[in-house]
Amino acid sequence: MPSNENSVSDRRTQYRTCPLCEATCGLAVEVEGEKVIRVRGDKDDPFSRGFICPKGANLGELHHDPDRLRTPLVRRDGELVEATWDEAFEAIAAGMGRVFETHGRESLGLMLGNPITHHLAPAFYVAPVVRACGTRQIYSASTVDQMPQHVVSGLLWGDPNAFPIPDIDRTDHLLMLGANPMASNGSLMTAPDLPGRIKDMPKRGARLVVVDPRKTETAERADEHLFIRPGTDVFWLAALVTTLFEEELVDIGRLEPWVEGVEEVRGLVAPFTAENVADVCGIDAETTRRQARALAGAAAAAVYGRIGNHTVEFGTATSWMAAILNILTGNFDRPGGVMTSSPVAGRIEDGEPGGKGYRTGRWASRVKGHPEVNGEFPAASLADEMETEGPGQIRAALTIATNPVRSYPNSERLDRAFAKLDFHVAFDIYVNETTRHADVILPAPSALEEECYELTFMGNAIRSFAKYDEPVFESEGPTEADIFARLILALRGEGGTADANLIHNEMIEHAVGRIADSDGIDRETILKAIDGMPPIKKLLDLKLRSGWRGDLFGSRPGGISLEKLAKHPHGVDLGPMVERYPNRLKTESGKIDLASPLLVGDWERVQERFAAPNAAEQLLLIGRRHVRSNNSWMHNIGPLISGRSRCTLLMNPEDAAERRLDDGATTQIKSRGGALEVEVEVSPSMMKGVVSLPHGWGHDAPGIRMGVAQANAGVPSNVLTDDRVIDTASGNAVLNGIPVEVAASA
Ligand SMILES: Nc1nc2c(c(=O)[nH]1)N[C@H]1C(S)=C(S)[C@@H](COP(=O)(O)OP(=O)(O)OC[C@H]3O[C@@H](n4cnc5c(=O)[nH]c(N)nc54)[C@H](O)[C@@H]3O)O[C@H]1N2
Ligand SMILES: Nc1nc2c(c(=O)[nH]1)N[C@H]1C(S)=C(S)[C@@H](COP(=O)(O)OP(=O)(O)OC[C@H]3O[C@@H](n4cnc5c(=O)[nH]c(N)nc54)[C@H](O)[C@@H]3O)O[C@H]1N2
Ligand code: SF4
Ligand SMILES: [Mo]
Repeated sequence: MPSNENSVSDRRTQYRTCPLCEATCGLAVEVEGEKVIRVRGDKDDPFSRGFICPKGANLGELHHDPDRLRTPLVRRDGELVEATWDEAFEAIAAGMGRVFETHGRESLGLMLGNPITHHLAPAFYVAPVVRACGTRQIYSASTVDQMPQHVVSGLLWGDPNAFPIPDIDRTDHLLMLGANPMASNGSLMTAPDLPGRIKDMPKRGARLVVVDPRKTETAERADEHLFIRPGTDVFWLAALVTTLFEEELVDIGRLEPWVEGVEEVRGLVAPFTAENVADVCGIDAETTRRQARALAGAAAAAVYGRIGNHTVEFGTATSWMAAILNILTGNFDRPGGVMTSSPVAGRIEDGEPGGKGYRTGRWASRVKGHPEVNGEFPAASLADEMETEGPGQIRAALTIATNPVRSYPNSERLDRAFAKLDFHVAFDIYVNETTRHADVILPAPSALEEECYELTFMGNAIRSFAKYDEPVFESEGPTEADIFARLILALRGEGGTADANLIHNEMIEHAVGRIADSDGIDRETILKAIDGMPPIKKLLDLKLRSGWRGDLFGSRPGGISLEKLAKHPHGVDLGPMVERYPNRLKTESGKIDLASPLLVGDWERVQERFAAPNAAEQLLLIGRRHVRSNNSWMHNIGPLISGRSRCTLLMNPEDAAERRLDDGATTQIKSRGGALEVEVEVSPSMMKGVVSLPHGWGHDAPGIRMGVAQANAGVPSNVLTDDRVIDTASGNAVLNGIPVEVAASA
């Protein structure tokens, strides 16, 4: 058993990265035998500096949760019962085989969830799962989350995965919209200890402005907080752009020769003046102009929008406006502005700007004709594809680490659709609202039984940081890589008992071949360098050693390898984000295309809504996060869930008084999609006319096996969200700014 610090007893401390959110905090896990005794922040981790939140501190509770699945479950006579791994994979091979034979592979829907981004094995094995499914019915958390940013990054600078990350440690001015890192610990900005980093801002004279319909925990710490009507950020950001033009504050700086479309943008946003948007957004013109000047005047400034900017009716247009602001103020790819990450396991281009460009809509969805985006269809269209009869109707599902019945809009409809499937395989850790419908559940190993390297989130990190952790415990069952490999074989029709090594070897061969081709290193040298490692370590080492800081299998002495990294259990910090543009541009033109036709076309929707906005009296629903909760699934951990219910409807005191609702009263909330009974929490933190309910609750459905969560069920907010409205350019769901009615007290 690997360990970093041993003592006389079998007590040991092992260093681990927390797999629960994007912050990637270093943890010190104290273990005695097979038991986690305590989890602390690792103060020697140079990136997270000892920071930990209550979720990370309860990783041991999660590991030891008796409801966490350890054995596969297979449905027999209507009941999910324990089975061996062989039986489970044979059931999958047979069940999927039957569906493919009768209805074709297009009748399989694949749904990928948030936790896969936090694990190492899926980073490698999800792509071959997708290929093995052979279906275009692919859905993921991206279209209930950040898809608008992929589209904007793809169209403007040619790489959908090059997110503009606010350089929070070096910025002089951060304009933050629709994000609450004091609760979420940051998103599309991997920066552990955001509370500490935010606290450090005033020490160097940096300002934080938060724009949010709720005075959040982050807004409390800001220099300035502006309430905004939900869903109207696009108008307000357009007004900031207009103000830059009107007051001659545009200064693109270094990248000016590579920026196209400025005049077209000027024309499009011209009607959105600070004065014209004031009533709709709820922000007066003078404040708006002052914010535009502050952005332009700061030595380095960043505009950063997240969930409250992405999961709205105009998510793409909103992200577009934020990108335009960063570019027009010279803050794109500038230290202290927004930059793109340079992960240690990635590459850095040294050629001329330009590439293949980015396209969406290479194919369209069956029922509503939605364009594919990043190879996916909108989560909000999943129920249509499951319920609408005809060739290509989804009749089987593979859900991997996802709970669509709680996470996707119009969740009651999805719940009914999942109940009617012919066959459903889930790869999960609980029997929950979604997996209770499954025919086979494969239990994922505990995170503490797996190797860890944050491949996904290092791609969004504010520093080039590398850290590898060995498993804390030996796995009780097969490794996650083996489970994926056997799943791939079963999906390909190679049966339930085929050897996982077939897939591992295929993947390693493929990776070795690519490196040999691109770097001119002979295959034998590469294979020898990784000899003797388990497959997952081979795949990771190949990435590390062929990355921009790698040792290139010996030809770049001093470079990184997995072996070297393993000697640094607290991780290795290789510095802040670096300038990557214009070389990193992958658009066809080799330029930043500010006025991409798709975005210009989508702007018509924005203009139409501006002409007919929601009435001021219309109550709008938004969501929120809490530091002790994690999307739809950490509610079975007793110490996290204790105390007053956090699944309450926050309401401004005036709105509550108008409805004669007292704090703690139960009321009915109703939308076009559905209705719920919910407890009111009167709070001056809410903007008038806006109510807030967290998502991911509602754990009292029959058949769930999560005792603690069932006793603290809460209500499922996605009963209220509407799958008929989407951000059309990205296919993203609309989860914020939902028109609702809240009943008055009887
Ligand atoms: N109304 C509203 N809805 C929202 C949001 C919102 O703000 N408001 N936020 C959206 C966002 S940003 C996201 S990312 C989605 C998330 O939605 P999902 O992708 O559904 O992710 P989670 O809700 O985190 O559910 C995770 C699932 O994975 C399982 N799981 C946990 N750990 C593991 C593991 O290690 N391995 C495996 N195989 N399974 C595991 C859990 O039991 C659970 O079933 O929700 C979205 N839905
Ligand atoms: N503790 C905890 N941490 C998490 C998660 C969790 O569930 N719990 N989930 C993780 C995931 S999957 C993600 S994607 C990230 C998300 O990370 P964040 O984006 O920081 O998510 P939230 O905390 O939901 O913050 C969204 C904010 O948007 C505001 N808002 C809503 N509508 C609007 C609007 O129209 N305009 C503006 N300006 N603001 C609006 C809300 O009031 C809320 O404060 O968090 C991650 N971290
Ligand atoms: S903030 Fe909390 S949940 Fe997120 S990585 Fe750090 S300890 Fe884990
Ligand atoms: Mo998310």
